[in-house]
Amino acid sequence: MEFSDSCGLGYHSDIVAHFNFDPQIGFRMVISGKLMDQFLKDFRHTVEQSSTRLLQISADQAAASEPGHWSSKEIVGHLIDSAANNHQRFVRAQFTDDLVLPGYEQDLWVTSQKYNEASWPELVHLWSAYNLHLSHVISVMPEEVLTRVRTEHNLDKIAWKAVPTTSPTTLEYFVRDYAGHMRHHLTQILGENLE
Ligand code: NI
Repeated sequence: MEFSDSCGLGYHSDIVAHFNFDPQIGFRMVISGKLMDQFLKDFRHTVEQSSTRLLQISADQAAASEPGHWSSKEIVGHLIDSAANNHQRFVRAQFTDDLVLPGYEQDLWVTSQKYNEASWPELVHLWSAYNLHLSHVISVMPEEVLTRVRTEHNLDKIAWKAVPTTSPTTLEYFVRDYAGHMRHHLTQILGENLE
């Protein structure tokens, strides 16, 4: 089964063709602490506001899906998998000079965990708590680690908005890409008026 909205290893070759790689962030790698503070504030706000709105959706509604598409439970499950995998990546990337990080078979992760049979409020709480922890993890990353130039990386394969292997990148780009992916999937459930 194909999910056009899933993202990551092997599923998004279309994005490589028209990625919107931001040279200000991804290539020049210039940031200020203030910009990162605003990013984290917005990130936490999105998680907290979305969590409240997700909990207003009934369990039955959250389990419903169109053929070939994930249900809301499966989308939140996919976002839990994304948080868990990126937690590992964000920590490990601090001890290396490259940004070559493990992928994961995201469709298999969703189907094997049978997210539709899990408790909807528990999924939302886990997703929310995990992301609030990630905001902490990101907030204590040294600026040198966030902005370190990574010439060797596999963000052509594991990033939501792919970076060609010929372009250097940073952990900051990858962190922002993670947040962009999360917002992308939240809008599938909550619509475009995401906070
Ligand atoms: Ni995805």
